[in-house]
Amino acid sequence: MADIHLGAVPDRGKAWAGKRSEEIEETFYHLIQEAGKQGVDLILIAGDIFHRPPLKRELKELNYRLESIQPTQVVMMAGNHDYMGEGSNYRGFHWAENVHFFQKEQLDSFYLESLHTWIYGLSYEHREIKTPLYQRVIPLDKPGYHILLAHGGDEKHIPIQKKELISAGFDYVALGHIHKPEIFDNKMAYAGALEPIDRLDIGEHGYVYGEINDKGTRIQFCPAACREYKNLILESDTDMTGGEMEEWLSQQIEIEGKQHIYNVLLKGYRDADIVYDTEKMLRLGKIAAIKDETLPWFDFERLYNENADNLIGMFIKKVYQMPMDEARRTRILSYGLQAMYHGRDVGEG
Ligand SMILES: [Mn+2]
Repeated sequence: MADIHLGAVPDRGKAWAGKRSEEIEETFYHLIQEAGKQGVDLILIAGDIFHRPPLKRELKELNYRLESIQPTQVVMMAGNHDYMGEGSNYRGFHWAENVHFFQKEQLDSFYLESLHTWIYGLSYEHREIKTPLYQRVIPLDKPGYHILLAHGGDEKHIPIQKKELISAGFDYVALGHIHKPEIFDNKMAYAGALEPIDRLDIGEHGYVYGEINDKGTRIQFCPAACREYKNLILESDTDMTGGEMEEWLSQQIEIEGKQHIYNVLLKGYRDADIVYDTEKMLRLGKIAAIKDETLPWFDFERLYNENADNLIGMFIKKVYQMPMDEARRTRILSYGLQAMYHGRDVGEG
């Protein structure tokens, strides 16, 4: 697993923020407990265990939970969020016997004898690392299984050449940092954030479960998060009223699932006399953000005929004389007329 972000408060200020924060912790500790019960050999946590550098008591709590699932082994690292700065509580922390934590920003390895497995990795000592520290990293020429635990993959957080890393010779590469889960060639995976941390962490979240044996590596993504962020796009039409739009949004949230959290986008054309009350719509479900991009629809021909001798008429005529496709013309006319009629009923002329 990766990117647990313990201590994060998603959607701060929203009614459900506190609950989300608790869920992040609950899902993680529940999963740890389950892994212990089911006798999982090894848990890998690929960085950003905490949303920010951890307090001592947070480490003690984590250590206690991990210790309680012995003999399951745990290997983990600090990522860019919980990076191990100079005064970090990670430094010198005394972990339980079954917990292995990378101590330096330099490649290191643990050999877990009971599992006949080598785990390679490092910890972030800085918020950003622009050096491609995983470049040309290869497993030792020793018997056993070889796993790389890594965090990063963007420009400021250890850039990674994915193809190169897949073929570097590891039996598995466990990646963290990118919150969207993704499996590469059945040998490498971003487990993704265990719970979505941000309203842009769209879609399913969970962890990767795998088995490595003489026949090779088999991995699969397992959903585990309490809820999802979803994008909801509602396309308005020109005879829709505000109340109708609100009803439609409620229905869509009902269909998609009320437990989920939504980013809502209103698009299309609306009756020029209608205004969508987005503040009110926020109360129709767990809505993290709502954006109204609808444009008022005008009867351009009628407006032109009624305003042929004034600025509005001139504007419409000018836009019609310019070469462009119809969708673009409609958009420009709508924006322009909306600005000109700002605050007035179109019918008032
Ligand atoms: Mn990260």
